[in-house]
Amino acid sequence: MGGFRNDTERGESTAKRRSVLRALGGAGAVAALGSAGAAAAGTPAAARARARQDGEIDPVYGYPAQSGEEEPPVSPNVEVTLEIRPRDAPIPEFVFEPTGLYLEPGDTVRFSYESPHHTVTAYHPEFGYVPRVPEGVPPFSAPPLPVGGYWLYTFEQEGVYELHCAPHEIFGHAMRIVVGSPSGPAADPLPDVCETAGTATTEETEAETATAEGMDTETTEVETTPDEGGGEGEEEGPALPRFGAYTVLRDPALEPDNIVDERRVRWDDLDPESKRLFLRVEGFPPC
Ligand SMILES: [Cu+2]
Repeated sequence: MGGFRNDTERGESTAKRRSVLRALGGAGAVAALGSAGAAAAGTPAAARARARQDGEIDPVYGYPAQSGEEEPPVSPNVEVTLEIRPRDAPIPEFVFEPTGLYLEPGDTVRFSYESPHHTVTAYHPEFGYVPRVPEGVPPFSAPPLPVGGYWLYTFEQEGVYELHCAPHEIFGHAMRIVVGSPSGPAADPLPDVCETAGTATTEETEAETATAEGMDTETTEVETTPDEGGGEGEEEGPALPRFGAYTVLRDPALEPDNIVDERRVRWDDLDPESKRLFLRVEGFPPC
């Protein structure tokens, strides 16, 4: 696509960025961090300023641009569009296009907001989810932006990333990115919640049987124990991707190895079953 930088340019810009970072070390870096004291830095405004000055895309805030007119501080390597597509249902389809994407480490993606109300948010424990990005990656997210705006993010670390749009997660607005070779927690498929539910029932039955056989009289308590990651409806504990996002990310077309082979997997390549709605609209309008 025109305007996207080539590998040589990228190498130069990365090298420049690294030397700037080294020069910034110590007191300079601390001053740039502001009061939050987080590993990565300050505020979205500070992140924007730094990107403008150094070509450094912030690992938490990325680079939000209110308008497509704004010149990017770093030329993106690839574009992902955030779209709304009508379908024969009261709720449209919410789409990252492509839905599966392969990147080289250090590639910068331009997420283009072609429709309103979206975010680009990592499935990260600090957002309350099971970890579905490589270890050590900060909890990053794009803000909602005006139609025509864009968000830049540089994927430095190798591994598998699962992302979603916070307002439309339950409607399936999710995608998977593989950077380099598939690794990290999201290299493994999401657990089969149906299977987990089945197992839980069996365990409960066994527990009840054991109690009935006179193990002791302390009854019930046992069956409320939440098991690792599988409890979708549990209030406490990290959540799995929800509803539509879960079925989209379980689609065979989005398996990490397939993304590596295909480089780009389109929304249309997914099974329609993965895009089904899990919503009943009731009580609206209230009249
Ligand atoms: Cu969305």
